[in-house]
Amino acid sequence: MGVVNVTPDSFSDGGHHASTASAISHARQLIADGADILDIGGESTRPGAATVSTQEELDRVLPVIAGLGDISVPISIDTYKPEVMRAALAAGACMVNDINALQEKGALDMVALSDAAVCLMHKQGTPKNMQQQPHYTDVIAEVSAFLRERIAAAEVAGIARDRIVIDPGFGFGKTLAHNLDLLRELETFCALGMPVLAGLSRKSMLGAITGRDVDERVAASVAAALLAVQRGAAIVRVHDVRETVDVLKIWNAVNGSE
Ligand code: 7PM
Repeated sequence: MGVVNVTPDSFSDGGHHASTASAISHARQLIADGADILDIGGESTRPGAATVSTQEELDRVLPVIAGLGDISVPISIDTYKPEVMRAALAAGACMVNDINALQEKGALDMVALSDAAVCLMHKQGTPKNMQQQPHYTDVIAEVSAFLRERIAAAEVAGIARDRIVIDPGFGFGKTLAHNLDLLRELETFCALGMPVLAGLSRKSMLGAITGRDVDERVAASVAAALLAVQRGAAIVRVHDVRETVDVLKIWNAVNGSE
């Protein structure tokens, strides 16, 4: 899964022509690089980031989805807002990536009414405060219990199990030690019976280990993606698609698959 962020530069006139065009060309590059899914998002979920209005998020992502009408890889919409889900699915997205695990009012029903796939992610706290003091007695058990509860809620709302992907939410209210525990024990989440998505790409946990800034974490990101796939991840959400695909091709070759 390749990440496509649609965030206007600060010099824009309020229109979105430049950011739309650059997101579309970035998306096309990720497909050429070997992405199997594109994750398109219009609101940064970075720790401490400001939220954007529903209208602004729609204005950012809809033209990008529309501009990718000719592609054959599935589009995931990265949002927690039901209205953005509805509009993005109507425009051609077929998956919802929700860092809020459909806890927003109306989100469960919105996905249930569609035939979209959904990624349910765990986080502790909100993007604004989540890295202040992450605390768990048993991070694996607690993340796992949360995901089981959200799977059950999704099923009650009418979302079949085969539409659900789960994600422990690396970096979302977790210390480095929590993140490492989650990666080490990723198979516990696979045992819940759904495909597991892992998002480790360029995250600060990799910076904490390597001492490198965010634009210098490609090797660390690719290593982390490989470790996640070795532990059963079905989807890795990455910025550096080309490098990740190369590494996974080697892993697949050694494993005797295609
Ligand atoms: C700063 C920190 C900027 C973190 C951006 C991020 C995930 C996700 C994100 C994830 C799923 C990023 C993250 N991370 N969705 N969205 N899983 N499902 O690296 O781990 O883009 S935001």
